[in-house]
This record gives sequence, C-alpha cells and structure tokens, in this order.
Amino acid sequence: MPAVLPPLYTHPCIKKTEKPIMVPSDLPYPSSLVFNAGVIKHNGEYIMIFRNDYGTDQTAYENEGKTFAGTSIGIAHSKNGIDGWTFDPEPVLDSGKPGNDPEIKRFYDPRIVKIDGRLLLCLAMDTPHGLRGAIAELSDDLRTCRLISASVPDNRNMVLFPEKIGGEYVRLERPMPVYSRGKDVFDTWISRSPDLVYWGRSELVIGVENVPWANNKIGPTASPVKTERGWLTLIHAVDLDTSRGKNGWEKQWQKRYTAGLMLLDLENPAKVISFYDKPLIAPDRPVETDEGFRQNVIFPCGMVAEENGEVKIYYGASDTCVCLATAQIDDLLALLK
Ligand code: BMA
Repeated sequence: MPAVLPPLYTHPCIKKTEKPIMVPSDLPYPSSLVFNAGVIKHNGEYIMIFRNDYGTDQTAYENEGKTFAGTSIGIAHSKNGIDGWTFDPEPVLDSGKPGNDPEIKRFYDPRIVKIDGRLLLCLAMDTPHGLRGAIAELSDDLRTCRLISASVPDNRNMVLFPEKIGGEYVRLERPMPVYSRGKDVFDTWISRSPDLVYWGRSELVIGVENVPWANNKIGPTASPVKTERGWLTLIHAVDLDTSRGKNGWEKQWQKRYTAGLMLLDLENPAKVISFYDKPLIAPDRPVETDEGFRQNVIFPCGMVAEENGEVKIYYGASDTCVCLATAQIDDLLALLK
C-alpha cells in the first residue's frame, strides 16, 4: 500500500444532493458540528438521530485551543427524509446532564433500527477507561433512551442488522486491537446475541488488507439493507497519509474516510458474498474536502430503502454537517458480481 494514495471519487451511480441537509445553525440548541446521523422510518415520518458537538467554534478552537464542551444526541423529524426537518426541543442524550453515569464522558455516532417494534440504537461511548460500544433502546415517543449493554474497551462503531437472523440479534463492529498490532489497523467483525446483552460467537468479516484503497481501518456504517441476493452493506474505509498537512480545524488531521460496498450472506452474514473493490462514496466536493472540522471525511450512519427501489444514504461530511446521497438498489447490486 503506497503511503500517498491517489484522489478517490464517488461512483456515478451515487447522486449527492447539492447542499447538506442539516447544518449546526438549523438546531434549536447550541451546536458547533452536527453529523453522523442514523435515520429510520417510524410512525409515518423519517426520524433522524444525530451527533451534536457543541461549545466552541472554529476561531476559538484554532486560536484559543478551546475544545468542545460536550457531545449530545438529538432527534429531528421530516415527512420526506430530505428537507423540512423539525427538531425535538432537547437532545435525548447528553453526557453532561445531571444524574448521568459520570463514567460516560460522551455518546456519539448513533445508528438506529426497529426490531420487533423496538427502536434500538448502537452508540459509541467514551469513558476514562476506554472506548465502548453500547446498545440502547429509544422509547416509542423518542423522549428517553435506556442503555441495555456496553462492550468492554476498546470496541465501537457498531451497527445492528435490522432483523434477527437465525433467532439472534446480530451486529457488525470494529474492535481496536492497538496493543497486539502496534498501530491503527482495525477490521470489521460480527457478533451475535440472544438478548442484546450477551454478545459472542464473534467472527472476522473483512480485514483492512481486503480493501485496496484503505491502509488504516475499516468498519461498519449504516444498518444493512436486505435484498434477495444478500445484505447490502456499506463499510467505512480509512487511509492515512502522513504527508497531508493541516486539514480542517485540526492541525494534525491526516486521514481520509470513504465508504465501500459489500454483500453479506442472508443466513450467515459473517460470509462476504461479494465486495466492490473501489470506493462507493468518497469525499470529492468542497463541503467534504475543503471546509469543516476534519476534511476528507464522509461517514454514513443511515441507509433507508424505499419501496421504489431507491436507497437514501445519510452521511456526515467533514464531521460538520449531514449530507444525503441516493442510489438505485439495482445499480448497487450490479457492482457486486
Ligand atoms: C471516527 C468516529 C467518527 C468520525 C470519524 C472521523 O473514528 O469518531 O465519529 O466521523 O472518526 O473523524
């Protein structure tokens, strides 16, 4: 893998909407960055659950070293999943709230599914003792969120399949085995659970070495979409290029985040049936490459299949705003021979 990777581009079957669909100034409470949002259809509307970092701005961050006061998880509603988003008045989770577990410093990167009528979330959690991946349940009125289980460190970037498979809950995840491998080389794994609490029978799904344009880490993104041929599954793929200079607000941001595509076996989703060997979505527009907090980042957390064969892919751009891309499911399947 060369140290400096060439420019990468989004596949033409992906149509990105012209502008971000949500930016920090849209929110009714303080927001510096709004990004990495899970989306689901629920009670006749689209529900977006997003990450909100608040408490600084670019000037204070760059010039005064003033970092974020916190990260919260907020909820927005839309009739068409594209525009007209309205917001619940308060975030549903905020680690700074009185009464919260002091061990949990922040929640982020929510992904949402509905299984047997229950709204289930995967969340990343930072604690002083390591990064943990959590499973939580959102109440039907979307007002409260109950933690069901959390992994040992270091594991996060989890995503649940949208239904039980063989009677079990199944999740993709990206553990971070730094100690044994000496550097960031993180792969995508799968685990299963009878009850969302006890997770096991873990298996490797795909390693970084299988993704030609990544040299750093790969992991889950949005909940997979079921098709007749298999689970249509996006991954995030990261390349690190130490020759990259200041890239966004941060002085030392040298990574690029893209999304890839694979098909997993319907009954045994540990099995990769097909993998598309080029990026599906890459940061290739100014909002993704030249503006924002961490440039060269696109990070999908939501994928909604429509009855007309379209899929909506919601992704964070530059860790700063929420963008939307669409594709025809048949076009995506055609990439997976
Ligand atoms: C990942 C997560 C994401 C973020 C990405 C790029 O490790 O923290 O929330 O979008 O890094 O900064």
